[in-house]
Amino acid sequence: MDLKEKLLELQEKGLKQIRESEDLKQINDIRVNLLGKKGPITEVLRGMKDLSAEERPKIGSFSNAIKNELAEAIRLKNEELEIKKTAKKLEKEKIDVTLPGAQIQLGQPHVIAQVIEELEDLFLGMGYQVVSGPEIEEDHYNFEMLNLPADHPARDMQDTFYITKELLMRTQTSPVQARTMETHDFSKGPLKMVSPGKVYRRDTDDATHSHQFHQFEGLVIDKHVTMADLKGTIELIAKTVFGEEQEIRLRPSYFPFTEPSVEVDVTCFKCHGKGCSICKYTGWLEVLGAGMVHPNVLRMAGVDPEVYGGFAFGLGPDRFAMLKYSIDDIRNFYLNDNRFLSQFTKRG
Ligand code: FA5
Repeated sequence: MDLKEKLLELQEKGLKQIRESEDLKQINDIRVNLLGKKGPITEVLRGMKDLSAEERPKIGSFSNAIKNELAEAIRLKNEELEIKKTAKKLEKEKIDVTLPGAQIQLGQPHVIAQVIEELEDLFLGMGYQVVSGPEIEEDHYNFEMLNLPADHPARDMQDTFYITKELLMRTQTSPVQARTMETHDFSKGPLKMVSPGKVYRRDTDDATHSHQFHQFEGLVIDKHVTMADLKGTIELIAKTVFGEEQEIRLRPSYFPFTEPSVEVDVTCFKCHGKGCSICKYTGWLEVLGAGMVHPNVLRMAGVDPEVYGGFAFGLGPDRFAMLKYSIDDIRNFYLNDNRFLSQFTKRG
């Protein structure tokens, strides 16, 4: 067999192999075997030295043409296999755009935060400022400045988590009153503030008590503030949050920082006033404490009680939320059970 025949045979075999190759690895191996330096074509060309000077260039260009033909066939096959591979991959990753998408769970403010926001909106609309105070509070502001000196028996009304002798977890939001009064510039106008936040007490947890709960403090100091202003404000709060039908009652009470003092009850959501275990068979639920700011409190904050006076209140947003949504156990707010919390979706 002469060189030309050998080359033709290699061409035929090579093209067959290329045609029959099924994946990219196989075609690459063929390329290396056929066209590489140690491949059969190079091997055949070694015999060129025995050819005549006339024949040598003919066989040389013939072999080049075959090499080029094989290289081109490999290139085309490679391209074809690449396309097939991509098509296969796309087939696997096919997306059905008509399928419903995965549901994304949207977050929302906690139900207590919603009640607080509603109250903030009400008071911002009446020109109050919203202020906040520290949850780790000084005894000085939590008690002393509120007319509760050391050893005052009324300190027992709020069982306290002490951190040191001077530092405690605030038991109420009333210390924010004292802090704000101290710094307010009365020459610029009256003081009207509200302050929401967390408070802590060594209360035993039950259906209506939590050791950590929320309060929403309010304070107005001006020259001619009366008890009627306080009552009107409380009625407005109750109507805004609970609606016109809800009844409220003011009961005389005692707080060291207000005189006179009242406690405000609303009709029990569970029994509607008949008496049940939630309201301890009174028909009423206590939701806030309030009163006219005690002259001692004004004096300690540097405000002249002969000129200025005012009212203050501290309400429990947890109790408000219980009443508003008929929830019979305060502990639900703190268990972080999403089945419970997701019911209170804020709309609009
Ligand atoms: C006070 O804390 C006073 N600082 C309120 C006040 C402010 C009076 C300004 C006068 C002037 P009292 O301890 O009653 O008051 O608490 C106020 C409200 O917090 C209660 O009416 C109730 O709604 C809520 N509250 C009290 N203890 C708890 C508790 N353990 N769990 C949930 N809510 C509570």
